[in-house]
Amino acid sequence: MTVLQTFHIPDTVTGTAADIELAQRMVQAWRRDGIFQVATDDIQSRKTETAFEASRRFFRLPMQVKAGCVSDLSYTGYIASGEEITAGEADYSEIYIGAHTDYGLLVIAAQDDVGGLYIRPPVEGETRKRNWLPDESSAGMYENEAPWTFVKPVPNVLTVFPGDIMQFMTGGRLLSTPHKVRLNTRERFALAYFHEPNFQACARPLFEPQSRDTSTTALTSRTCSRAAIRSASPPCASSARIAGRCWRG
Ligand SMILES: O=C(O)CCC(=O)C(=O)O
Ligand SMILES: [Fe+2]
Repeated sequence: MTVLQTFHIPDTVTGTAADIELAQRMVQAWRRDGIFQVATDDIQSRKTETAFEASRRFFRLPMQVKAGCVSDLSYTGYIASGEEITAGEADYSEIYIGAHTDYGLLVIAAQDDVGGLYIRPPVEGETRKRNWLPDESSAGMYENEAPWTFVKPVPNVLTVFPGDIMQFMTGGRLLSTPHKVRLNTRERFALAYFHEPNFQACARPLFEPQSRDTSTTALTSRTCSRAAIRSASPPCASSARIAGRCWRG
């Protein structure tokens, strides 16, 4: 079983040599494992537990109450089982979640002790879809082909992996991590924070597209127009959505 690397994040990051070295080790961990863990201190762990308790309380509410919890402004809110389209098909999030990548920059998540999350690490020579292109969906990608890493539930950590915007901006040097959730016999709760740029932000590749991903420059306008579609939302420092999920086995 893959033992994921765990990082301890300093209180402040100012670009010191130690900060840069930490960042390089994180990049290496993503390039090898597709995911890493960040240790949380006592206060942070208590906050995570409080969020899980709030999530459990929320999911126990009647369907009509939950259905009212949506925001037209941020495109966030409750999605009843079977209503969300993830990976090109209805996402029965209370049953299982098929292989997919997330479209933002970073995914920071916590899961309870039930487990069920699998991620696909980078595989030498393997072609990965660019999910932002209309004809390259990562839906169901390598769903039933090894390798998939079981993300063992570990107390007092958050898991972190790149999303599609990171793959786009790094020209594929950091891949958006495919992940899926398998059915379990117990109810499972997970909290996911999707860190995404401002809806008005225009994501551009960090590197010249000479070699690895020659289509990145051309994709910039596509990415911008996708952002423009959402420009009804007000500017904010960082748009983010938080999802709480559970399924009943
Ligand atoms: O339940 C999980 O751990 C992952 C959820 C997920 O992949 C998503 O909401 O996009
Ligand atoms: Fe996801």
